[in-house]
Amino acid sequence: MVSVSAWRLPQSRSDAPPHMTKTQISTTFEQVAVLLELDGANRFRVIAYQNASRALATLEEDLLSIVQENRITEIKGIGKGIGGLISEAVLQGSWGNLDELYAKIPPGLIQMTGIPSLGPKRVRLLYEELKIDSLEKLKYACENNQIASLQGFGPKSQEKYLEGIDLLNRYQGRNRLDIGLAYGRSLEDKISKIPNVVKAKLAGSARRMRETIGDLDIVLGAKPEYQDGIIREIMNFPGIAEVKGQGTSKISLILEAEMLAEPIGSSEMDIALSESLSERSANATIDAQIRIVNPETFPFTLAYFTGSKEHNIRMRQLAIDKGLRLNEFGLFSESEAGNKTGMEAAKNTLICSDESEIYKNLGMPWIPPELREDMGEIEAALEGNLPKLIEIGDLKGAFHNHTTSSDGAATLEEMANQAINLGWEYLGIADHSESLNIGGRQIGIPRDKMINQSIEIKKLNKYYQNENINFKLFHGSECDILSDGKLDYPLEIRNSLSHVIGSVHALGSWKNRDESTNTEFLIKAIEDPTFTILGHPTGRILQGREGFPIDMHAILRQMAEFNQDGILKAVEINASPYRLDLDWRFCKYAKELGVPICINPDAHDTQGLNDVWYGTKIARKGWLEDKDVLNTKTKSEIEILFGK
Ligand code: DGT
Ligand code: CA
Ligand code: ZN
Repeated sequence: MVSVSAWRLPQSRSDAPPHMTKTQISTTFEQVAVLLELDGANRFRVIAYQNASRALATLEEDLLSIVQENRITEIKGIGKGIGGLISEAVLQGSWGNLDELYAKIPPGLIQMTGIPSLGPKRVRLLYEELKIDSLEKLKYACENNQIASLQGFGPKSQEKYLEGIDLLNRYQGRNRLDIGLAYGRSLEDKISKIPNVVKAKLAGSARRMRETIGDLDIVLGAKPEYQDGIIREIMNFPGIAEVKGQGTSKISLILEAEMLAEPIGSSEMDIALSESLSERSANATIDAQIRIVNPETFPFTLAYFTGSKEHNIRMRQLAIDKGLRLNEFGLFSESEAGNKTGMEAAKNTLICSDESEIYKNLGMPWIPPELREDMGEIEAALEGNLPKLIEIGDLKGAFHNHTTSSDGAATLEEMANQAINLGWEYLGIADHSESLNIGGRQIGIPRDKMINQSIEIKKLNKYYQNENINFKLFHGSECDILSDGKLDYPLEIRNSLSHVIGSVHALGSWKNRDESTNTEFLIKAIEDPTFTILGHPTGRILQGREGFPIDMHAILRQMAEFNQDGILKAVEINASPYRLDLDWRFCKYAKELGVPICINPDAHDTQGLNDVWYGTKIARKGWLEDKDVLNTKTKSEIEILFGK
């Protein structure tokens, strides 16, 4: 998704070539393509910049050497004109006359391209026909039915644009968790490696694992005499697009993709996550605030900037009740501090060597950051009832995964092998069911082809048995819940499966209905005897589209009744960072009702299985323990539950 702030050409921050990096030039060309389209330029020019952007993004060789050796036009997709621009950017840090193009296009038009389903061509049309050059004007035009009559637009477009504007306003300047964490962990890692940094830690919403991240907060502890030098080192990091502010105790930066060049950590999971991320975050930038404090102050500053604000307010109140003052500088006697403020007031703070000692001083054990939302965690901690949160290593498999038989990119065997590599005992296959069409193309497996997948799975399972490999494939389906609440496929097929994940995909009719009708139809689907797991319960795409209206509490209560009668009805946390649906805010309720939760990667290739990492973080945020999650059970326990 295109960033919503106005675009600027990158400025060089070094005094010798290379002045610009591959990523900077690639991102710039992607923007140029959009700007040219908004300007109504020749289609071939647009395509030329798109191609050059892609060529640079996948270029492995060092760009400076290529430019210096005059080989730039030898790269496929880069012609003479654009090649000259690249050389200029690398060697001189300037951009030809691209600045004219950047200045010419109204920023409002760029913002409008951030609306899903509204590309640059259509934005240009709206500008030419109706003089719409801002989100506000677009909103007005949609609400007053001015767009429906334009050639190629209709009432549907107006609805979609209104929804898009709403989303843009709400997510303005935010990033998905996976992107925020990648930047945050990378910056944390780089800062930690600077000599004389005692500690550096990511705080804020990223440490609390919120599903979207506004800005990054990093707390850095170092002795005063080293602080200036450390700040200078940070300023020289690659991947800083802009310095927004620089003081003695705080730096504000904008980070760009170059920051993510190397994977963090050496575990297989770290490397896999960083690989899938480079595709997802190529375009994103994120703001970061770094706060520099003395090592003794570090735990207090870390706790404060981890938040949430609501959690902090409760903590501060607990301190007040004990005659203490708690803030980012320390925990100290109110009467002693009196009118003093800041570090001056905190001079005689209680010494806390880490966060857990702050909590201990207020009468409770350390609270994991994911829980710090003032949603009962303080009460639970005071009573000694904090949950023992689930860990990624507790998972023994996952049930919602696709193969090449529907829209996956990996074969059944490739998916199974990857699951075995992860140390799992089982993998549930759940390809799409036959009704699923996208753009008129059938995506799902036709009913008469299901038998082939069944035979293949049985064959592989036989092989694992013969070879004494503790692994099993479960044959399920991601079965469409049709608009009337019926499940796709004839009953015999569903009956033959080990598990049926019921998912809504035809969102149109669900989005146009009210909450109670939707809830009624979804309950009808859940009541079907073959239904086992509710897939991505609201259909939301974070920063892309709203889910359909549904009474999730009522759905969970209905599922609870079945479980009380010994009939398994589980709900998934779709672990794809694009979805994270079931929302974490409902997890605790599901757990209290005894509805099992399934952390499902919804993997469409082998790497996709790693998304359970995000799902597990969200499960932790929702208070879930090992025992609340279906896919922590062993293979034999699952065989009994599924009856297959
Ligand atoms: P974000 O950046 O919107 O995703 O969310 P956060 O939680 O990272 O919020 P941010 O960046 O505004 O501030 C970081 C933390 O600093 C926040 O979680 C709690 C703390 N904080 C900020 N403002 C206040 C405040 O006015 N009162 C208190 N008690 N804490 C605050
Ligand atoms: Ca923040
Ligand atoms: Zn699905």
